[in-house]
Order: sequence, then C-alpha cells, then structure tokens
Amino acid sequence: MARRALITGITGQDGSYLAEYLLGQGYEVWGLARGQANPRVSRLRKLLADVQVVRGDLLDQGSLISAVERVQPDEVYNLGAISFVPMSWEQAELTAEVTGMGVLRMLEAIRVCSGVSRGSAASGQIRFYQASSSEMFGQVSETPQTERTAFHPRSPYGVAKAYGHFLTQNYRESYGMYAVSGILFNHESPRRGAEFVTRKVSLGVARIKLGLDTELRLGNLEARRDWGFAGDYVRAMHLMLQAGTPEDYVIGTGRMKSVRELVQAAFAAASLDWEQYVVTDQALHRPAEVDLLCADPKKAQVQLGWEPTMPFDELVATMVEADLRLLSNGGDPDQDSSWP
Ligand code: NAP
Ligand code: F7E
Repeated sequence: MARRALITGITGQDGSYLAEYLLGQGYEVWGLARGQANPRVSRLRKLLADVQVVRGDLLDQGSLISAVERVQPDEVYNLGAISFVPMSWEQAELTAEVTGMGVLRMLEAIRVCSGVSRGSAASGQIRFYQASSSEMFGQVSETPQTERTAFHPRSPYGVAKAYGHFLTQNYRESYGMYAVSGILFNHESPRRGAEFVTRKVSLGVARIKLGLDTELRLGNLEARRDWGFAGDYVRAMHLMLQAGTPEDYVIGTGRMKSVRELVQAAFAAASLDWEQYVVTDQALHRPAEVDLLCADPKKAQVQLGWEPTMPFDELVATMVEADLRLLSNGGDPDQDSSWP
C-alpha cells in the first residue's frame, strides 16, 4: 500500500514542490487547506490534481484532529504558517497563533490520534516534520550557523518559529514521538510569493524589461542571505523523515549574497543596468533587521547525503526568465494558471 503524507501549507511554495516530489516517490498525498473559498485551492486542484484536499486550519484544533483521523498519514509535514516576516510585526498575535501555536495543535492532533501518552511506547507512529527557520538565529552569535548555534530571533515570526522548534523537540523528548525540525535557510523559485525579495526583484526586472514599469523600490540592500532552490530543500524534508533516528538539521547552501548582489544578478540576467532602476525606500526597512544568515549544512550532507544542486546565479536567472515568460503571456503572478 502507498505511504500516505499529509502536508499543511499545501497552497504555498514549498507545499507544491513537496507534493510533486512525494507523488513522484509513490506517496498518496493529502493537503490541508483552509477557508471556504480559498482561490489557491482551486488552482491547486487544477495544477496538482493528484493531491487530495482535506479542509482544516492551524487555528482550529478539532479540524486538525479530524484531518489526521481521516487521512491516517504515515508522515505529516507542517509547512503552514504566516511566513512573511514584515507581516509578523503588523499581526503579531495572529503570527503567534498560526506559526507558533499551530505547531502545538498539529502535534496534539497526532499525539491524540496515535494514542500516545507520557511513558507509552510510540512505535508504529506518525512521523512529523516541522518547518523551522534560520530566522530563529536572527542576530547571529556565530557564522556559519549550525544546529548548535544559539537563537536570537529578531521578529515576532522568528519568535513564533522558535516556540514551534522547541515544542517539536519537547514532544520528541516527552512522548518519544518521531518529530523533527528542518532549520531551513531562504529558498526560492519561480513559485515564490511576490512579497519576498527574490520574487519581487525577478518580477520587477521582468516588468521593466517589458516596458510595464520604470523603477523597482526596495529596502535594505546590505542584508545578506543564504539563498537556495526550493526544489532541493523539499528533498531534505523527506530525507529527515526517513532517517533511523529523529534529529534536527540545518539546510542551506553555505554561501551568502547581499540583496545588492541579488539585484545585480537579476538585472544582468535581463541585460539591464540595475543602478538606473532601483530606488531605495526607508519605509521598506524592518524595525529589527537580520543582517546576515549563512548555513553550515555539514550534518545534513554527512548524515542524510543531501546536497543543494542550483547555484545562486542560475536560481536568479531562472526566476527572471520565468517571470519574463509569465508577463509576456499576459499572466498574473497571483493567479498564474500554470507552474513553471
Ligand atoms: P508560503 O508560500 O508563505 O506558504 C504558507 C502556507 O501556509 C500557505 O499554504 C498558506 O495557505 C498556509 N497557511 C497560512 N495560514 C494558515 C492557517 N491558519 N492554517 C493552515 N494553513 C495556513 O511559505 P513557504 O515559503 O512555502 O514556506 C513553507 C514553510 O516553511 C513555512 O512554515 C515557512 O515559515 C517555512 N520556511 C520557509 C522558508 C523559505 O525560505 N521559503 C525558510 C524557512 C522556513 P493559504 O493559501 O490558506 O494562505
Ligand atoms: O527578505 C531584504 C529584507 O522577505 C530578505 C521567509 O521565507 O526566509 C524568508 O524571510 C531580505 C531581508 O525574506 C526588500 O530586509 C530589502 O533582509 O525575502 P525576504 P526573509 O525575511 O529572509 C526565512 C528563512 C523565512 O523563514 C521566512 O518565512 O531582503 N529586503 N528590500 C527586502 N525584503 C522584501 N521582502 N522586500 C523588499 O523590498
């Protein structure tokens, strides 16, 4: 019988890549989707027709228990979150509820449905993956960051992710559950939400190239990130749930670039000079910035055999090309009816 996976955050960037990857591995894939008329769900049904949808919300404990009871998954991937860092200052309580408490609700649904209690053996159990984030490192105490680097989150999002991270560890230690966190650094793709800087830049370059816009307004160009390709990172999530022992892993490329270098690479990919078009705007700076993030993914390389495949310049060029194609065909980045 096919193994069954339940993915929260199925309508997001990672949800789509993970679903495709698991379907390719022969899994029966279920996606948890919220809302009574979520337009991203109709798109999902069109583009990933083999994914079965179960209704539920990370804010609603009962719905998660019902989803686990109905799907009877072997593996649960908790990717659902308020994931845009600036939004976490504007709606800090909602971020805490979805990104933080949502982890508790999902873990509880699994614990209750598998009949696990303190001291009971947790064999034949559902394996749980939590989407932790390099934003937990925040103001970094060392570079590169490893599984042992201290957390100093700089946003309500980072704080909520740290709660989910420690709670996942705690359920592993308290109940013997197979529950792990992947501490993933920034990963991008042509499916990335338009609010994140890589996609904002690739869409901005495409609009300028096609004469649809004359400038691109950005915040802090000096921030540095470790950017990889989302398709590579979902493989790491799966590998973590196949390991002999449940452990947490840092996933990233080990190389960092500044937003300025990202901008240079993206405009160069369209044969444009970025300095003619980019305008910086203080209003887009954050109340507390994460200046730099750079992964040390050695543990994942050695123990899981995981490697990233796409270099930074190729990733950026791929995103710019995809957005040029999308806009040339009259597509809308929020409604695009195909996935690159
Ligand atoms: P994303 O594109 O923003 O997707 C977020 C998903 O969460 C969407 O499917 C959204 O569904 C869902 N969601 C929001 N509120 C929900 C709720 N109340 N109940 C259930 N689902 C809800 O994020 P992503 O880039 O794919 O990232 C996936 C996960 O990895 C997130 O947890 C993110 O925080 C984490 N992460 C991402 C990165 C990265 O660089 N991409 C790095 C580290 C960690 P709707 O369609 O209903 O809005
Ligand atoms: O910002 C700077 C901004 O919003 C990256 C999420 O997936 O990765 C992501 O979080 C950097 C920051 O991603 C603009 O100040 C400059 O320093 O693309 P971002 P993020 O905040 O790093 C982590 C790992 C996650 O877990 C999150 O869920 O770019 N920046 N100018 C800008 N950023 C944006 N969005 N827009 C600008 O105009």
